[in-house]
Amino acid sequence: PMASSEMEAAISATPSDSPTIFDKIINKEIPSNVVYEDDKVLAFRDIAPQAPVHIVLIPKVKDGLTGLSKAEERHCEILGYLLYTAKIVAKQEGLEDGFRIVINDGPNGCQSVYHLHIHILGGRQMNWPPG
Ligand code: D5M
Repeated sequence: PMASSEMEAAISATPSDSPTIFDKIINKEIPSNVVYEDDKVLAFRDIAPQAPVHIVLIPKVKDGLTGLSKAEERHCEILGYLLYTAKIVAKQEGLEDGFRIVINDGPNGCQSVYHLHIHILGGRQMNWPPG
C-alpha cells in the first residue's frame, strides 16, 4: 500500500534537539485540545487521529529526550510518570475495554516530532501486528 502522508512526514523528518511544535503547544503559542495537564506532563488530542480516541502525551521539559532512544538514567522518573499518566488519561477517556500505547522512535519507527511522546489510541479494536 502507498505510504500515508503521516508516514512520509516521519520518514523525511530530521532527528534533532531543536524546539518542536510541541514546545509551542506547551507554551500555548498554538492552540491544542488539552485533555490532561499537570506540572510535569501535557496530553492533547492528535491533530491526525488514527482511532476514535488518539491522544499525544508529552513531558513539559524535554531535557534531551528527543525520543526514547535518547533516554538516560536521569529520565527514568519522567518515563515512569508518563506511563502512569497514560493510564490516568485512558481511564478519563473511558477506554475501559482497552487501549494501545505507542512510542515511535526514529525514521524506521515513523517518528515525526523529535520531543518524546506517547500515543494513546483507543475506542476501536486495534490490530496486531501493527503496520
Ligand atoms: O507523532 C507525532 C504526532 O503529533 C502525529 O500523530 C501528529 C501529531 N501532531 C503534530 N502536530 C500536532 C499539533 N499541532 N496538534 C496535535 N497533534 C499534532 P510521531 O510519533 O512523531 O509520528
